[in-house]
Amino acid sequence: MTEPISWTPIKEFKEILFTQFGGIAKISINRPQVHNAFTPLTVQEMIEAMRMCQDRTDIGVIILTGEGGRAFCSGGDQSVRGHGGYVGEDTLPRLNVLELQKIIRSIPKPVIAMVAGWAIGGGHVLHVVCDLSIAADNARFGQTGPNVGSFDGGFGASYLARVVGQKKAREIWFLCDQYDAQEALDMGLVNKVVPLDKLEETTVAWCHKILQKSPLSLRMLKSSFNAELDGQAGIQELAGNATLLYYLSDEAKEGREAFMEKRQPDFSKFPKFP
Ligand code: S0N
Repeated sequence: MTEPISWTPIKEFKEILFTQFGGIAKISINRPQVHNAFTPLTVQEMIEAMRMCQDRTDIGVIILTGEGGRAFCSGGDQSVRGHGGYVGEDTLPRLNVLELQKIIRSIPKPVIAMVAGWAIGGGHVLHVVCDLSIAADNARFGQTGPNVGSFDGGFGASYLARVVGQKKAREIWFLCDQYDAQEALDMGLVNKVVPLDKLEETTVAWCHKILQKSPLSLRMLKSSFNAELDGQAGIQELAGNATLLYYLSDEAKEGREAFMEKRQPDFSKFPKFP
């Protein structure tokens, strides 16, 4: 028998819900009245939650979603879009969602977009940058930038093109059409489509499968997938993981111990692999 899904709060925020069920963390935008459009504060809170997930050794996988069942996220909140970015309480215009995108890509744990309803504009880009996307049958996808005086030429364009191909990505941005869940599945934009009432159950089941896998193996795979696309930043991420693994070895420990003991290191006992 499977354990009933029960989410425990990790930390209270104003514009997101941040909860946990075993090794699964769920970050959910809680602004359903505007189809989960994000403000600078929403994004700041998501960044903080992601950072907490990164540091928590009991969390192995993260679900990104939106409350209400009618929208994953409708992008930047146009009512707080000012001159040069989205404006929060500090009155500074920001595009801090770009920082969130980078964290989703680089956090060394799988991030799954759980998409019900609209995934539009900057909200669409958020699901694109997640490692996996599971869609409810009511999900609708699209970009709106050229309609509303905006564009995302970063991951929103280049990574989207890697996911669905150049022609399709240009169609998505140039026409600003909306695509249903089956069309999204057909173009490789999402991994699976399920009935809305099975969305969370299916996503949690995928999370449980992932949690049974080797965390270091998943970490290396995620950074390997990124490295091919992300240039020097991608190589840095992959190489950082190689360093982490090397630090775990007796060979690396000999270097540190010799320094601390003020002696010459003896690396002769370590094999020179073919
Ligand atoms: C999602 C849509 C298609 C749903 O239509 P529907 O079902 O008819 O609902 P509505 O009645 O339109 O919406 C219900 C209520 O929600 C409000 N609302 C919806 N989306 C937003 C939003 N994004 N901002 C503010 N409010 C929103 C509606 O106004 C309505 O409120 P009430 O009930 O009071 O009338 C439809 O809602 C839609 O098309 N929404 C807008 C989608 C959109 O254009 N999003 C912004 C796109 N741009 C970005 O996201 C940019 C992100 C970004 O930060 C960025 C990143 C990188 C580089 C550049 C940028 C950049 O901004 O420039």
